[in-house]
Amino acid sequence: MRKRSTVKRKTVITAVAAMGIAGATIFVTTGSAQGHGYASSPTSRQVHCAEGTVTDCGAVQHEPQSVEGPKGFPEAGPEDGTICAGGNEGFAELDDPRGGEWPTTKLSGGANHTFSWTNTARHSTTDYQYFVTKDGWDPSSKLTRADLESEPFLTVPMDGKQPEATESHEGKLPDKSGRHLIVAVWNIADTANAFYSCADVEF
Ligand SMILES: [Cu+2]
Repeated sequence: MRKRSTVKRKTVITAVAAMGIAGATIFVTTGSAQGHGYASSPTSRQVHCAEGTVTDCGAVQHEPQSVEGPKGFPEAGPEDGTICAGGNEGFAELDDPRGGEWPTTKLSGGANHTFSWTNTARHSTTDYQYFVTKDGWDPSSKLTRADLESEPFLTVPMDGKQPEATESHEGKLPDKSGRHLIVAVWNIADTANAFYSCADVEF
């Protein structure tokens, strides 16, 4: 696995968005996959896979927008150890801690951040929620609920509205330092599902 620069580049984000749109077109033709969005900032594991900055990702590299699982996290939702894959066995690579070596995005704890999602289908939305790991989390272990602070550090209510194709919202990052994982959840209003994205960060 190569490390990549964590400097955000608009060209890269645009390229990923274009790939997402191309992917959606293929799904319309084949009628196979559902699912339709992923966190693009901070950079999620499925974006690293789709960009090829991380290899050996399996199927998710071709459909980063498909990490869809049951909603209701953390009371319900994907089981412990399968959270980053939204409970999908086919995306188990996203839960593999890779010895703690996933590339990280550098962020300032407590600072404002523009959180972004690339949505290839604009589902009616309940809210977006962001969880962060507790201090002392072990990045070389599979993520469980017990690893996360019990309350999301940011909730963006949408009241059933459709998000933009590139959905952004301002929020305050948790006041933390060191290596952490952010779990971003997109809760769909009119289905039983949500989309899950894990982002490795360094505050
Ligand atoms: Cu969808």
